[in-house]
Amino acid sequence: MLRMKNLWLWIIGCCLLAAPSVLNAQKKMLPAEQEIRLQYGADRLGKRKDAAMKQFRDHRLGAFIHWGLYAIPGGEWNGKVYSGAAEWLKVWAKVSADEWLTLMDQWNPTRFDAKKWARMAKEMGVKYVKITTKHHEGFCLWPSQYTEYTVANTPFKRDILGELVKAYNAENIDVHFYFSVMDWSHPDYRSSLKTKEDSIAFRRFLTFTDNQLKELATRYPTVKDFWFDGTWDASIKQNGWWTAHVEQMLKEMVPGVTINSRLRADDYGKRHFDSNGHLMGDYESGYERRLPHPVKDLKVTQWDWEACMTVPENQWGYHKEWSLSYVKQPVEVLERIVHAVSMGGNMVVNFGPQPDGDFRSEEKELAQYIGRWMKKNGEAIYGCDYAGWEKQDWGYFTRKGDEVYMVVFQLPYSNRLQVKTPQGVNIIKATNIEQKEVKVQETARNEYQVVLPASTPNEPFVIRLHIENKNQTSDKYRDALT
Ligand code: FHN
Repeated sequence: MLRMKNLWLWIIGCCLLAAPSVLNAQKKMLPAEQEIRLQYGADRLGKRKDAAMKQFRDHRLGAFIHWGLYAIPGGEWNGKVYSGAAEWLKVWAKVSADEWLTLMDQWNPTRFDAKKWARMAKEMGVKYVKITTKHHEGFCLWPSQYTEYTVANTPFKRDILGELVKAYNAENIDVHFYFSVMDWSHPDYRSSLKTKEDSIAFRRFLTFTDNQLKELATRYPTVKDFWFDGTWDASIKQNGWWTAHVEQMLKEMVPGVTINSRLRADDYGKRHFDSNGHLMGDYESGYERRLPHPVKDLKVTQWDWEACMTVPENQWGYHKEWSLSYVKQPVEVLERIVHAVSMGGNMVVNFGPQPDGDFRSEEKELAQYIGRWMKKNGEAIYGCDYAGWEKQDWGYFTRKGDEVYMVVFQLPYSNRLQVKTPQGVNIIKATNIEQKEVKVQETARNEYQVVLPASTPNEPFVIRLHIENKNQTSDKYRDALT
Protein backbone atom coordinates (compact mmCIF):
# COMPACT_ATOMS: atom_id res chain seq x y z
CA MET A 1 0.00 0.00 0.00
CA LEU A 2 2.77 2.35 1.04
CA ARG A 3 4.71 1.45 -2.09
CA MET A 4 1.65 2.26 -4.25
CA LYS A 5 1.25 5.66 -2.52
CA ASN A 6 4.93 6.41 -3.09
CA LEU A 7 4.58 5.50 -6.73
CA TRP A 8 1.66 7.95 -7.13
CA LEU A 9 3.61 10.68 -5.35
CA TRP A 10 6.56 10.00 -7.62
CA ILE A 11 4.35 10.22 -10.77
CA ILE A 12 2.69 13.46 -9.58
CA GLY A 13 6.10 14.88 -8.64
CA CYS A 14 7.50 14.05 -12.08
CA CYS A 15 4.52 15.70 -13.76
CA LEU A 16 4.93 18.84 -11.65
CA LEU A 17 8.65 19.00 -12.40
CA ALA A 18 8.09 18.45 -16.08
CA ALA A 19 5.29 21.03 -16.31
CA PRO A 20 7.45 24.19 -16.30
CA SER A 21 9.68 22.88 -19.06
CA VAL A 22 6.66 21.95 -21.19
CA LEU A 23 5.24 25.40 -20.53
CA ASN A 24 8.57 27.03 -21.34
CA ALA A 25 8.85 25.07 -24.52
CA GLN A 26 5.40 26.32 -25.49
CA LYS A 27 6.32 29.86 -24.44
CA LYS A 28 9.29 29.78 -26.80
CA MET A 29 7.25 28.29 -29.63
CA LEU A 30 4.20 30.49 -29.30
CA PRO A 31 5.56 33.82 -30.53
CA ALA A 32 6.97 32.18 -33.67
CA GLU A 33 3.67 30.44 -34.30
CA GLN A 34 1.76 33.62 -33.78
CA GLU A 35 3.91 35.61 -36.18
CA ILE A 36 2.00 37.32 -38.93
CA ARG A 37 2.89 36.28 -42.46
CA LEU A 38 4.56 39.24 -44.10
CA GLN A 39 5.57 39.72 -47.68
CA TYR A 40 7.61 42.85 -46.99
CA GLY A 41 8.88 42.25 -43.47
CA ALA A 42 12.45 41.56 -42.28
CA ASP A 43 14.62 39.64 -44.75
CA ARG A 44 16.81 38.22 -42.02
CA LEU A 45 16.82 37.47 -38.31
CA GLY A 46 19.82 38.66 -36.30
CA LYS A 47 22.91 40.61 -37.37
CA ARG A 48 24.40 40.40 -40.85
CA LYS A 49 27.66 38.45 -40.57
CA ASP A 50 29.46 39.23 -43.83
CA ALA A 51 32.71 41.20 -44.23
CA ALA A 52 31.06 44.40 -45.50
CA MET A 53 28.79 44.56 -42.46
CA LYS A 54 31.72 43.85 -40.15
CA GLN A 55 33.55 46.75 -41.75
CA PHE A 56 30.56 49.04 -41.21
CA ARG A 57 30.39 47.94 -37.57
CA ASP A 58 34.13 48.10 -36.88
CA HIS A 59 34.37 51.66 -38.19
CA ARG A 60 32.25 52.92 -35.29
CA LEU A 61 32.88 56.63 -35.99
CA GLY A 62 31.55 58.55 -38.97
CA ALA A 63 30.82 62.13 -40.02
CA PHE A 64 27.59 63.41 -41.53
CA ILE A 65 27.57 66.21 -44.08
CA HIS A 66 24.35 68.19 -44.61
CA TRP A 67 24.97 70.48 -47.54
CA GLY A 68 22.44 71.94 -49.92
CA LEU A 69 20.77 75.18 -51.00
CA TYR A 70 19.65 75.79 -47.41
CA ALA A 71 23.26 76.71 -46.54
CA ILE A 72 22.84 79.92 -48.57
CA PRO A 73 20.11 81.62 -46.48
CA GLY A 74 21.54 79.91 -43.36
CA GLY A 75 18.29 80.16 -41.38
CA GLU A 76 17.38 83.71 -42.48
CA TRP A 77 14.62 84.64 -44.95
CA ASN A 78 13.62 88.20 -45.86
CA GLY A 79 15.50 89.60 -42.88
CA LYS A 80 13.92 87.24 -40.35
CA VAL A 81 16.03 84.64 -38.54
CA TYR A 82 14.23 81.37 -37.86
CA SER A 83 15.58 79.28 -35.01
CA GLY A 84 14.29 75.96 -36.40
CA ALA A 85 16.54 73.59 -38.35
CA ALA A 86 18.15 75.57 -41.22
CA GLU A 87 17.51 72.80 -43.78
CA TRP A 88 13.77 73.17 -43.10
CA LEU A 89 13.75 76.97 -43.63
CA LYS A 90 11.61 76.61 -46.77
CA VAL A 91 8.84 75.28 -44.50
CA TRP A 92 9.33 77.71 -41.59
CA ALA A 93 9.29 80.76 -43.89
CA LYS A 94 6.55 79.28 -46.13
CA VAL A 95 8.60 79.65 -49.32
CA SER A 96 7.21 78.07 -52.50
CA ALA A 97 9.29 75.36 -54.20
CA ASP A 98 9.83 77.56 -57.25
CA GLU A 99 11.11 80.48 -55.21
CA TRP A 100 13.29 78.23 -53.06
CA LEU A 101 14.93 76.63 -56.08
CA THR A 102 16.03 80.02 -57.44
CA LEU A 103 18.69 79.75 -54.72
CA MET A 104 20.47 77.59 -57.28
CA ASP A 105 21.53 80.82 -59.03
CA GLN A 106 23.60 81.62 -55.93
CA TRP A 107 25.21 78.17 -55.56
CA ASN A 108 28.86 79.08 -56.05
CA PRO A 109 30.97 77.63 -53.23
CA THR A 110 34.29 79.00 -54.43
CA ARG A 111 36.17 77.76 -51.34
CA PHE A 112 35.03 74.17 -51.81
CA ASP A 113 37.99 71.81 -51.96
CA ALA A 114 37.10 68.12 -51.71
CA LYS A 115 40.68 67.17 -50.82
CA LYS A 116 40.64 69.56 -47.85
CA TRP A 117 37.34 68.09 -46.66
CA ALA A 118 38.83 64.61 -46.91
CA ARG A 119 41.96 65.63 -44.98
CA MET A 120 39.79 67.14 -42.25
CA ALA A 121 37.81 63.89 -41.97
CA LYS A 122 41.02 61.87 -41.91
CA GLU A 123 42.45 64.01 -39.14
CA MET A 124 39.24 63.62 -37.18
CA GLY A 125 39.66 59.86 -37.35
CA VAL A 126 36.31 59.11 -38.99
CA LYS A 127 36.22 55.95 -41.07
CA TYR A 128 33.22 56.96 -43.17
CA VAL A 129 31.30 60.04 -44.23
CA LYS A 130 27.58 60.22 -44.93
CA ILE A 131 26.79 62.88 -47.54
CA THR A 132 23.38 64.35 -48.33
CA THR A 133 23.15 63.52 -52.02
CA LYS A 134 19.67 65.07 -51.96
CA HIS A 135 17.87 66.48 -48.92
CA HIS A 136 14.12 67.17 -48.68
CA GLU A 137 14.44 70.32 -50.83
CA GLY A 138 15.23 68.12 -53.88
CA PHE A 139 18.51 69.81 -54.94
CA CYS A 140 21.02 67.17 -56.04
CA LEU A 141 24.75 67.36 -55.30
CA TRP A 142 25.36 65.27 -58.42
CA PRO A 143 24.36 66.07 -62.04
CA SER A 144 21.27 63.86 -62.11
CA GLN A 145 19.74 63.46 -65.56
CA TYR A 146 16.29 63.01 -64.04
CA THR A 147 15.78 66.54 -62.68
CA GLU A 148 16.88 70.06 -63.52
CA TYR A 149 17.55 70.83 -59.84
CA THR A 150 21.18 69.80 -59.67
CA VAL A 151 24.66 71.22 -59.24
CA ALA A 152 25.10 71.06 -63.03
CA ASN A 153 22.60 73.90 -63.45
CA THR A 154 24.28 76.30 -61.02
CA PRO A 155 27.07 78.83 -61.62
CA PHE A 156 29.46 76.35 -59.97
CA LYS A 157 28.48 73.47 -62.29
CA ARG A 158 30.85 70.93 -60.68
CA ASP A 159 29.84 67.42 -59.58
CA ILE A 160 30.30 67.98 -55.85
CA LEU A 161 29.40 64.39 -54.96
CA GLY A 162 31.80 62.88 -57.50
CA GLU A 163 34.68 65.05 -56.23
CA LEU A 164 33.92 64.09 -52.63
CA VAL A 165 33.69 60.35 -53.33
CA LYS A 166 37.07 60.49 -55.05
CA ALA A 167 38.74 62.56 -52.35
CA TYR A 168 37.40 60.58 -49.37
CA ASN A 169 38.19 57.25 -51.03
CA ALA A 170 41.74 58.48 -51.70
CA GLU A 171 42.08 58.96 -47.92
CA ASN A 172 40.69 55.44 -47.40
CA ILE A 173 37.42 56.81 -46.02
CA ASP A 174 34.18 55.08 -47.01
CA VAL A 175 31.37 57.17 -48.46
CA HIS A 176 27.73 56.61 -47.50
CA PHE A 177 24.89 58.27 -49.39
CA TYR A 178 22.14 60.05 -47.49
CA PHE A 179 19.04 60.15 -49.71
CA SER A 180 15.73 61.79 -48.87
CA VAL A 181 12.81 60.03 -50.51
CA MET A 182 10.51 62.95 -49.67
CA ASP A 183 11.25 65.56 -52.36
CA TRP A 184 9.72 69.03 -52.12
CA SER A 185 10.83 69.93 -55.65
CA HIS A 186 8.98 67.16 -57.46
CA PRO A 187 5.43 67.77 -58.72
CA ASP A 188 4.53 64.08 -58.37
CA TYR A 189 5.50 63.76 -54.72
CA ARG A 190 2.52 63.21 -52.41
CA SER A 191 2.54 62.92 -48.64
CA SER A 192 -0.77 61.04 -48.70
CA LEU A 193 -2.71 59.31 -51.43
CA LYS A 194 -6.29 60.56 -51.33
CA THR A 195 -7.36 60.11 -54.95
CA LYS A 196 -6.65 57.82 -57.87
CA GLU A 197 -4.70 60.68 -59.48
CA ASP A 198 -2.54 60.92 -56.36
CA SER A 199 -1.70 57.22 -56.65
CA ILE A 200 -0.83 57.54 -60.33
CA ALA A 201 1.37 60.59 -59.71
CA PHE A 202 3.07 58.91 -56.78
CA ARG A 203 3.77 55.80 -58.85
CA ARG A 204 5.57 58.06 -61.35
CA PHE A 205 7.47 59.57 -58.44
CA LEU A 206 8.62 56.13 -57.28
CA THR A 207 9.93 55.37 -60.76
CA PHE A 208 11.78 58.70 -60.75
CA THR A 209 13.28 57.78 -57.35
CA ASP A 210 14.33 54.34 -58.60
CA ASN A 211 16.04 56.03 -61.53
CA GLN A 212 17.92 58.42 -59.30
CA LEU A 213 19.04 55.62 -57.01
CA LYS A 214 20.20 53.49 -59.94
CA GLU A 215 22.03 56.52 -61.27
CA LEU A 216 23.85 57.01 -57.95
CA ALA A 217 24.78 53.33 -57.67
CA THR A 218 26.09 53.31 -61.25
CA ARG A 219 27.95 56.62 -61.27
CA TYR A 220 29.60 56.05 -57.86
CA PRO A 221 30.09 52.28 -57.48
CA THR A 222 32.38 52.60 -54.45
CA VAL A 223 29.44 53.77 -52.33
CA LYS A 224 29.24 51.59 -49.22
CA ASP A 225 25.87 52.51 -47.76
CA PHE A 226 22.54 54.13 -48.62
CA TRP A 227 20.99 55.99 -45.70
CA PHE A 228 17.37 56.81 -46.37
CA ASP A 229 15.45 59.65 -44.78
CA GLY A 230 12.13 61.43 -45.36
CA THR A 231 10.27 58.12 -45.39
CA TRP A 232 7.66 58.83 -42.74
CA ASP A 233 4.79 60.01 -44.96
CA ALA A 234 1.64 57.89 -45.33
CA SER A 235 2.23 57.61 -49.08
CA ILE A 236 5.50 55.73 -48.51
CA LYS A 237 4.22 53.67 -45.59
CA GLN A 238 1.36 52.48 -47.83
CA ASN A 239 3.91 51.25 -50.35
CA GLY A 240 5.97 48.92 -48.20
CA TRP A 241 6.57 46.73 -51.28
CA TRP A 242 8.54 49.60 -52.83
CA THR A 243 10.83 49.99 -49.81
CA ALA A 244 11.62 46.24 -49.90
CA HIS A 245 12.19 46.48 -53.66
CA VAL A 246 14.63 49.40 -53.26
CA GLU A 247 16.68 47.52 -50.70
CA GLN A 248 16.88 44.48 -52.96
CA MET A 249 17.63 46.54 -56.07
CA LEU A 250 20.56 48.35 -54.41
CA LYS A 251 21.93 45.14 -52.94
CA GLU A 252 21.96 43.58 -56.39
CA MET A 253 23.67 46.62 -57.88
CA VAL A 254 26.26 47.25 -55.14
CA PRO A 255 27.61 44.05 -53.57
CA GLY A 256 27.92 44.33 -49.80
CA VAL A 257 26.08 47.67 -49.58
CA THR A 258 24.43 48.39 -46.23
CA ILE A 259 21.00 50.00 -45.84
CA ASN A 260 19.49 51.70 -42.81
CA SER A 261 16.19 50.71 -41.20
CA ARG A 262 14.54 54.06 -42.00
CA LEU A 263 13.88 53.04 -45.57
CA ARG A 264 11.61 50.19 -44.76
CA ALA A 265 7.90 49.84 -44.10
CA ASP A 266 6.21 46.44 -43.96
CA ASP A 267 2.87 45.28 -45.38
CA TYR A 268 1.09 47.19 -42.58
CA GLY A 269 3.14 50.37 -42.80
CA LYS A 270 5.18 49.48 -39.72
CA ARG A 271 8.62 51.13 -39.95
CA HIS A 272 12.14 50.08 -38.81
CA PHE A 273 10.87 46.91 -37.07
CA ASP A 274 8.23 44.85 -38.85
CA SER A 275 4.90 43.79 -37.36
CA ASN A 276 6.62 40.76 -35.83
CA GLY A 277 9.22 42.96 -34.14
CA HIS A 278 12.13 42.05 -36.46
CA LEU A 279 14.53 44.71 -37.68
CA MET A 280 14.24 45.62 -41.36
CA GLY A 281 17.31 46.81 -43.24
CA ASP A 282 20.81 46.12 -41.95
CA TYR A 283 20.99 48.41 -38.95
CA GLU A 284 18.63 50.41 -36.81
CA SER A 285 18.80 54.16 -37.49
CA GLY A 286 16.20 55.68 -35.18
CA TYR A 287 18.58 57.21 -32.63
CA GLU A 288 18.75 60.76 -33.89
CA ARG A 289 20.08 63.40 -31.45
CA ARG A 290 19.56 60.90 -28.62
CA LEU A 291 21.06 57.66 -27.39
CA PRO A 292 19.78 54.49 -25.79
CA HIS A 293 19.86 54.52 -21.99
CA PRO A 294 23.07 52.72 -20.93
CA VAL A 295 21.28 50.48 -18.43
CA LYS A 296 17.61 50.29 -19.42
CA ASP A 297 18.01 49.93 -23.19
CA LEU A 298 20.49 47.07 -23.45
CA LYS A 299 18.19 45.38 -25.96
CA VAL A 300 19.93 47.45 -28.67
CA THR A 301 23.03 45.28 -28.27
CA GLN A 302 21.11 42.51 -30.10
CA TRP A 303 21.21 44.30 -33.45
CA ASP A 304 23.49 46.68 -35.34
CA TRP A 305 22.60 50.34 -34.96
CA GLU A 306 23.92 53.76 -35.76
CA ALA A 307 23.07 57.04 -34.06
CA CYS A 308 23.52 60.49 -35.58
CA MET A 309 23.85 63.78 -33.76
CA THR A 310 24.00 67.50 -34.33
CA VAL A 311 26.51 69.70 -32.54
CA PRO A 312 23.97 72.44 -31.81
CA GLU A 313 20.57 71.33 -30.52
CA ASN A 314 18.88 70.71 -33.86
CA GLN A 315 20.73 72.22 -36.82
CA TRP A 316 21.90 69.87 -39.55
CA GLY A 317 22.44 72.39 -42.33
CA TYR A 318 24.49 75.57 -41.90
CA HIS A 319 22.77 78.19 -39.71
CA LYS A 320 24.22 81.69 -39.43
CA GLU A 321 23.25 82.06 -35.80
CA TRP A 322 24.37 78.70 -34.54
CA SER A 323 24.81 79.76 -30.96
CA LEU A 324 21.13 80.72 -30.54
CA SER A 325 20.77 77.19 -29.21
CA TYR A 326 22.74 74.92 -26.89
CA VAL A 327 25.96 74.03 -28.71
CA LYS A 328 27.82 71.01 -27.34
CA GLN A 329 31.39 71.21 -26.17
CA PRO A 330 33.81 68.87 -27.99
CA VAL A 331 34.08 66.72 -24.86
CA GLU A 332 30.29 66.24 -24.85
CA VAL A 333 30.43 65.08 -28.46
CA LEU A 334 33.23 62.67 -27.54
CA GLU A 335 31.20 61.28 -24.66
CA ARG A 336 28.29 60.56 -26.98
CA ILE A 337 30.60 58.72 -29.39
CA VAL A 338 31.91 56.52 -26.58
CA HIS A 339 28.41 56.02 -25.17
CA ALA A 340 27.23 54.66 -28.55
CA VAL A 341 30.20 52.30 -28.96
CA SER A 342 29.83 51.04 -25.38
CA MET A 343 26.37 49.81 -26.40
CA GLY A 344 27.46 48.23 -29.66
CA GLY A 345 26.50 51.14 -31.93
CA ASN A 346 28.12 53.55 -34.38
CA MET A 347 28.04 57.33 -34.05
CA VAL A 348 27.90 59.86 -36.86
CA VAL A 349 28.73 63.48 -36.00
CA ASN A 350 27.09 66.09 -38.22
CA PHE A 351 28.75 69.00 -40.04
CA GLY A 352 26.88 71.73 -41.94
CA PRO A 353 29.36 73.39 -44.32
CA GLN A 354 29.04 77.08 -45.12
CA PRO A 355 27.67 78.27 -48.50
CA ASP A 356 31.21 79.17 -49.59
CA GLY A 357 32.37 75.55 -49.22
CA ASP A 358 34.41 75.99 -46.04
CA PHE A 359 33.54 74.80 -42.53
CA ARG A 360 32.78 77.12 -39.64
CA SER A 361 35.67 77.44 -37.20
CA GLU A 362 33.80 75.69 -34.37
CA GLU A 363 33.40 72.58 -36.55
CA LYS A 364 37.06 72.62 -37.54
CA GLU A 365 38.06 72.83 -33.87
CA LEU A 366 35.69 70.01 -32.99
CA ALA A 367 37.13 67.78 -35.72
CA GLN A 368 40.65 68.49 -34.45
CA TYR A 369 39.73 67.77 -30.83
CA ILE A 370 38.07 64.44 -31.69
CA GLY A 371 40.98 63.57 -34.00
CA ARG A 372 43.63 64.22 -31.33
CA TRP A 373 41.74 62.02 -28.88
CA MET A 374 41.11 59.25 -31.40
CA LYS A 375 44.73 59.20 -32.49
CA LYS A 376 45.78 58.40 -28.96
CA ASN A 377 42.84 56.35 -27.72
CA GLY A 378 41.19 55.01 -30.89
CA GLU A 379 41.98 51.42 -29.95
CA ALA A 380 39.13 51.69 -27.39
CA ILE A 381 36.69 52.71 -30.16
CA TYR A 382 37.48 51.15 -33.56
CA GLY A 383 36.42 47.51 -33.79
CA CYS A 384 35.07 47.65 -30.24
CA ASP A 385 31.75 46.44 -28.96
CA TYR A 386 29.47 46.18 -25.95
CA ALA A 387 31.48 44.67 -23.07
CA GLY A 388 28.60 43.27 -21.04
CA TRP A 389 29.97 44.72 -17.78
CA GLU A 390 27.95 46.68 -15.22
CA LYS A 391 27.93 50.40 -16.04
CA GLN A 392 29.85 52.58 -13.57
CA ASP A 393 29.51 56.32 -12.92
CA TRP A 394 33.04 57.21 -14.09
CA GLY A 395 32.26 56.41 -17.75
CA TYR A 396 31.91 53.52 -20.19
CA PHE A 397 33.30 50.07 -20.96
CA THR A 398 34.09 48.93 -24.49
CA ARG A 399 35.59 45.61 -25.51
CA LYS A 400 37.69 44.02 -28.22
CA GLY A 401 38.29 40.29 -27.69
CA ASP A 402 39.94 39.80 -24.30
CA GLU A 403 40.74 43.48 -23.80
CA VAL A 404 38.19 45.52 -21.92
CA TYR A 405 38.59 49.29 -22.05
CA MET A 406 37.49 51.76 -19.43
CA VAL A 407 36.84 55.15 -21.02
CA VAL A 408 36.84 57.52 -18.08
CA PHE A 409 34.98 60.84 -18.20
CA GLN A 410 34.43 61.53 -14.47
CA LEU A 411 37.53 61.23 -12.35
CA PRO A 412 36.53 60.76 -8.69
CA TYR A 413 38.30 62.80 -6.02
CA SER A 414 39.78 59.59 -4.58
CA ASN A 415 41.25 58.61 -7.98
CA ARG A 416 39.81 55.12 -7.42
CA LEU A 417 37.61 53.65 -10.12
CA GLN A 418 35.15 50.95 -9.18
CA VAL A 419 34.91 47.95 -11.52
CA LYS A 420 32.60 44.96 -11.21
CA THR A 421 33.40 42.01 -13.41
CA PRO A 422 30.91 39.39 -14.58
CA GLN A 423 31.02 36.11 -12.67
CA GLY A 424 34.09 34.07 -13.57
CA VAL A 425 35.96 37.01 -15.08
CA ASN A 426 39.11 38.20 -13.29
CA ILE A 427 41.27 41.22 -13.97
CA ILE A 428 44.91 40.20 -14.34
CA LYS A 429 46.41 43.58 -14.98
CA ALA A 430 45.50 47.15 -15.87
CA THR A 431 47.55 49.40 -18.15
CA ASN A 432 47.11 52.92 -19.41
CA ILE A 433 47.01 53.70 -23.11
CA GLU A 434 50.82 54.05 -23.17
CA GLN A 435 51.08 50.46 -21.84
CA LYS A 436 52.26 51.59 -18.37
CA GLU A 437 50.91 49.39 -15.61
CA VAL A 438 48.23 50.89 -13.37
CA LYS A 439 47.52 49.59 -9.86
CA VAL A 440 44.44 47.42 -9.56
CA GLN A 441 43.12 45.98 -6.27
CA GLU A 442 40.59 43.24 -5.74
CA THR A 443 38.20 44.51 -3.08
CA ALA A 444 35.60 41.74 -3.07
CA ARG A 445 34.68 38.82 -5.27
CA ASN A 446 34.28 40.22 -8.80
CA GLU A 447 34.91 43.73 -7.52
CA TYR A 448 38.04 45.77 -8.13
CA GLN A 449 39.40 49.26 -7.76
CA VAL A 450 41.70 50.75 -10.36
CA VAL A 451 43.92 53.14 -8.40
CA LEU A 452 45.16 56.05 -10.46
CA PRO A 453 48.20 58.22 -9.72
CA ALA A 454 47.38 61.56 -8.08
CA SER A 455 48.76 63.34 -11.13
CA THR A 456 46.04 61.94 -13.44
CA PRO A 457 44.64 64.85 -15.50
CA ASN A 458 40.89 65.36 -15.38
CA GLU A 459 40.22 64.78 -19.07
CA PRO A 460 38.81 61.70 -20.84
CA PHE A 461 41.31 58.83 -20.86
CA VAL A 462 41.47 55.08 -21.35
CA ILE A 463 42.52 52.21 -19.09
CA ARG A 464 43.03 48.80 -20.65
CA LEU A 465 42.03 45.79 -18.55
CA HIS A 466 43.66 42.45 -19.25
CA ILE A 467 41.27 39.75 -18.18
CA GLU A 468 41.02 36.02 -17.78
CA ASN A 469 37.74 34.25 -18.16
CA LYS A 470 37.37 31.46 -15.64
CA ASN A 471 33.96 30.49 -16.89
CA GLN A 472 35.36 27.53 -18.80
CA THR A 473 37.30 26.03 -15.85
CA SER A 474 35.90 25.39 -12.39
CA ASP A 475 37.48 27.36 -9.60
CA LYS A 476 36.65 25.30 -6.49
CA TYR A 477 38.55 27.50 -4.06
CA ARG A 478 36.75 30.69 -5.11
CA ASP A 479 33.40 28.90 -5.19
CA ALA A 480 33.98 27.79 -1.61
CA LEU A 481 34.32 31.43 -0.54
CA THR A 482 30.71 32.26 -1.38
O1 FHN B 1 14.32 66.17 -41.48
C1 FHN B 1 15.56 65.56 -41.44
C2 FHN B 1 16.62 66.43 -40.85
O2 FHN B 1 16.73 67.59 -41.58
C3 FHN B 1 17.95 65.69 -40.86
O3 FHN B 1 18.33 65.37 -42.17
C4 FHN B 1 17.83 64.44 -40.06
C5 FHN B 1 19.09 63.60 -39.99
O4 FHN B 1 18.84 62.43 -39.33
N1 FHN B 1 16.76 63.59 -40.60
C6 FHN B 1 15.45 64.22 -40.73
C7 FHN B 1 14.69 64.18 -39.49
O5 FHN B 1 14.58 62.90 -38.99
